[in-house]
Amino acid sequence: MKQIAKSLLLAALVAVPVAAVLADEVAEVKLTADKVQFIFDKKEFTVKAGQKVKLTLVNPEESVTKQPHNILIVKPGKKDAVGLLANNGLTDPDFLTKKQCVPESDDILFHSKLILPGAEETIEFTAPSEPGDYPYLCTYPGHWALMNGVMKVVK
Ligand SMILES: [Cu+2]
Repeated sequence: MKQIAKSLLLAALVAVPVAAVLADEVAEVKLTADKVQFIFDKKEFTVKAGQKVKLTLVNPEESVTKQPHNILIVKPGKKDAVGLLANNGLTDPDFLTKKQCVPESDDILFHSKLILPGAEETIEFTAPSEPGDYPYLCTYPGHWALMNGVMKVVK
């Protein structure tokens, strides 16, 4: 009897169309900050428009630079504008602490907090409905010029 139930369950699982499963799938993406240079380990990743995304940023314990990092996803074409705001943040006493190096800008769609070496943070969001190239960057002042990449949103 148990064997029959198991067979039926397996048959039901196999019968679910693969495409339907993929469309509802959560995109789990992990980026790791380099231990030596101010770069992420990936220059790009791809998600579907409107897809739920779980994005984890890992700052390795063995970091040589011992720098905090964060990650911001911004509107297409806005990497430099947000990066420059981050550099200007040094004049703001709250920027490295209360603001977690996140500038005030409508161009920022999603962001993490600052992540210290040995820590990680996962942010969850829904990918934009508009396909395009959405830059991501670390806005600890001075990092963004190299520490960036592109979230490709496709149909
Ligand atoms: Cu950084």
